[in-house]
Amino acid sequence: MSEQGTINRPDYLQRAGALTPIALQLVPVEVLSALQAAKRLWIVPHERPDADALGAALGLQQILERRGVEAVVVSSDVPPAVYQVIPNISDVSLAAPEWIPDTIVLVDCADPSRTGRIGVAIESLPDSTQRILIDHHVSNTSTWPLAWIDAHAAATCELVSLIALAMSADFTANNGRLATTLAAGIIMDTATFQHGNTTSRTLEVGALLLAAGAPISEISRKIYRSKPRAQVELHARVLAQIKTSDAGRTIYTTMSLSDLQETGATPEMSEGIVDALAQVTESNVAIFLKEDDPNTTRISVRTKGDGPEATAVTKAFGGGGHARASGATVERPLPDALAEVLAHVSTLRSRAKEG
Ligand SMILES: [Mn+2]
Repeated sequence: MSEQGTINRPDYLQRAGALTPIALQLVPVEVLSALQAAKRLWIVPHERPDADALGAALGLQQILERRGVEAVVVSSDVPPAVYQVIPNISDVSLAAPEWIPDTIVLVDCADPSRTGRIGVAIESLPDSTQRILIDHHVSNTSTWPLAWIDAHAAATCELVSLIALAMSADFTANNGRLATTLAAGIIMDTATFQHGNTTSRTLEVGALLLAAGAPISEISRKIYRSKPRAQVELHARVLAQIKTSDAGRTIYTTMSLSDLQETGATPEMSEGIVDALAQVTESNVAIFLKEDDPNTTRISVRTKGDGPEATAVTKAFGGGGHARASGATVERPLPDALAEVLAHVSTLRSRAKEG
């Protein structure tokens, strides 16, 4: 990174001292014991990982490796270039190792089906492999017994920060590498402490990470306020096509594969379009539909005010997420998916009126 944060050691030590007893109370003892007993681990984020999934996985890897444990982060998809702000992102492996882990940890997701092609290797692990989940998604319905699912956490990185405290990790080592790794996920999932998921605990963890050397402003600028020109051109093109339904209460737009081709943008450059739609004051449901291939459409939903819950919109299509931000993959061509999603939102609205 071109810039680095400043470590304020007295401030860090004081904050770590205050938060550690809270962390020891919050981290489930069986999850903590299993992590402490692990010797060879796979740590797996969800497919198409974002900064929270990557930060949580790489942060956990750092905590464990400093204990002399072998831990590898395995991702089904290449981390997007925008997340280069995470210090050790090149440590992510794109293939499952040859060796069998004694412990596998899924971060920021509910079950192996959300991990992409690595899921096959996970499903074929022996029963003797300990299975641990760390997640903050309200829609998490996992049956894995060793799970820490806290839907009040703004980010999985908030939970991994508490695990790090409970395991007495040094957040300041290597110029605050662990602090920077974990801060990336919290900044990602809170849009830099702006979303309603930001709690006083999120800010306390954020203050600890800042004191430990995480360059909060720099990370935020790289994730949220830096774009290649092709991305700005893609956003301009897609946002020029916004439409509304339900008398303006639902706002939506679509992105076809040709929009990508004609702007030279990559699929992950559509990040942020749904948030731009969600800014429109006259609407309480924002929907962004992306053509993945001619028969597959991805939908991203944001809701606010008296609009329906985002998970209520996506659940009908097999998706999940958070109350106000959710997504799904619909195995339908884009025009069909659009018609079905809009009809479903209208139905939810009329049901809410009747109820
Ligand atoms: Mn997350």
